[in-house]
Amino acid sequence: MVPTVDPTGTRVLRALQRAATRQIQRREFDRQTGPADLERSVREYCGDTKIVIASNREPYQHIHGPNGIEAIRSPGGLASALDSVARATGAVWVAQATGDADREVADEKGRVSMPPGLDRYTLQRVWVEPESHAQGYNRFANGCLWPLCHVVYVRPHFVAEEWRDYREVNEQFADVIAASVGPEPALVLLQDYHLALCASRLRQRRPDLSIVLFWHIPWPNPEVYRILPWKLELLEGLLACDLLGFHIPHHAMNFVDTVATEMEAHIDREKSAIRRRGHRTFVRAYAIGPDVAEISLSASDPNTRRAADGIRESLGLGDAKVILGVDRLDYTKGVPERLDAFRQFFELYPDARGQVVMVQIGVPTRVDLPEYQSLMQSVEQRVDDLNRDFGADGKKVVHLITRNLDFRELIPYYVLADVMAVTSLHDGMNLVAKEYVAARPAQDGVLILSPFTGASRELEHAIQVSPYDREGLAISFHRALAMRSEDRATRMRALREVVAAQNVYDWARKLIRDVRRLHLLPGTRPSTGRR
Ligand code: ADQ
Repeated sequence: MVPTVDPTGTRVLRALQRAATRQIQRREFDRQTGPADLERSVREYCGDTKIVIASNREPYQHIHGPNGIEAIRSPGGLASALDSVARATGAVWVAQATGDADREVADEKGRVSMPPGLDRYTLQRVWVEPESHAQGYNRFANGCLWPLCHVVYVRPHFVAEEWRDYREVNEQFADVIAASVGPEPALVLLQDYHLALCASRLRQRRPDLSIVLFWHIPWPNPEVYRILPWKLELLEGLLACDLLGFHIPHHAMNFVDTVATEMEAHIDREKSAIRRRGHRTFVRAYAIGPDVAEISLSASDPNTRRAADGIRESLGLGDAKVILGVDRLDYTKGVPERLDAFRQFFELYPDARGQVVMVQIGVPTRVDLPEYQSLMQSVEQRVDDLNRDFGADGKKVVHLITRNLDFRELIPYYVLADVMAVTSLHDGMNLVAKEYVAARPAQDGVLILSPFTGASRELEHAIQVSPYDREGLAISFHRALAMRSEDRATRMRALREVVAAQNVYDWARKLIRDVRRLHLLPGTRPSTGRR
């Protein structure tokens, strides 16, 4: 007898599954630090000390869209992570204005309330002037410091004029930060390699400030760093901070070794501190993560499931298994390497044709730099070649999506993916890997992860494979797709435990807790004296 479909039974089964997922989530989230915990901690650690965050990229841009002025959330790990922190702390966030409608929505001082409609913190926009300085500054950061620190065999550009622009723009940032701080004591949280000279410039104006800088990308070993023509000034800039943060201890150790190699300084390895010219800088590791609870809840929302089904239908994926890539199109992310391995996968496992597709979300980025233009072309070429060679009946084997997605739009893709491929050649942390894990509350799905990401130190239960090993990566696609469901669940459970234990609020809380514990808050640190 042919079994009949029992709609009531199916509904009950689905409801039971959803209830089980919610229960798992509740257990996971019992241990989670949330925005309210962070707010409490910040109040406890800092009292009413003013907090200023500064980063190159603004969390939201305002642009002229078809329906008037729109607020667009910036892609990129830094923006995603710090937006949550700024909300939790009601901070002032200083950042470079880049949207064509940014001026229209800001007040006469360049301030605007954020996030749009919620008014939880203040964005203080910086208009870098003249425009040529902004270009040189960006090129120095992205064309020199980025490849230098990532060590991915892309030669950094050393252009003296760009270095001068970088210095000048760091001065401008320091001016705006100092103005935002006003006469009060304050804790300044600088973000990333765009602002490496800011602390020393700020210190000249306000020796009493507490200054922390978090370096979101790797720090190279001393042998690599020493080729930078302005290596000493950059180090001096960073050593004006009270606390320097990196994602993993390895990068922090590289920094300490670099200082030891390049200059006279007293290194206290036990305390992980560097004293130079009477000023002490602590160097510590703080692993960042996404807002796991938010992603996990959104992933189990029936609307997200429906959106994932909609994507499957609109791309014409049928029953095919999906391997997903989500990256800014950056040469450090290993996208060509991933596509080449996908080609080899079809060569090794020809039966997979028609059964497996890759969805690659790749937002173009830094398109003014030649390396990024040629990367875009080479990715498009590879995708076309794969579709020509392995697609059938007008069906693609790789879907390349280059439009910028809102973070909420991204989650259905995580839900859709049977396998997530993170193949960075080098990465400070890599939030995408952790977001995928967060978006799998049903404890299914397999993460393939490059061992050259900071995340790989924590996510030991991912399938770890070098992106330089094309065949190894091709085989790992097969292994991930063929993995038994119990093994998938065991691994995903273990991954979720790790990811749930260290979210963005923990990251910020630990950083600020150390500011307090190490006596770095304004008023508790002597302005110029030896410590
Ligand atoms: P990124 O190099 O930008 O960050 P990553 O950590 O993976 O790399 O963060 C990317 C973020 O952008 C994720 O939150 C992801 O969801 C989002 N994103 C990526 N592609 C997107 C798309 N097409 N549409 C919308 N959103 C997209 C840098 C360092 C990392 C470090 C972070 C945080 O290079 O190593 O983990 O900062 O410190």
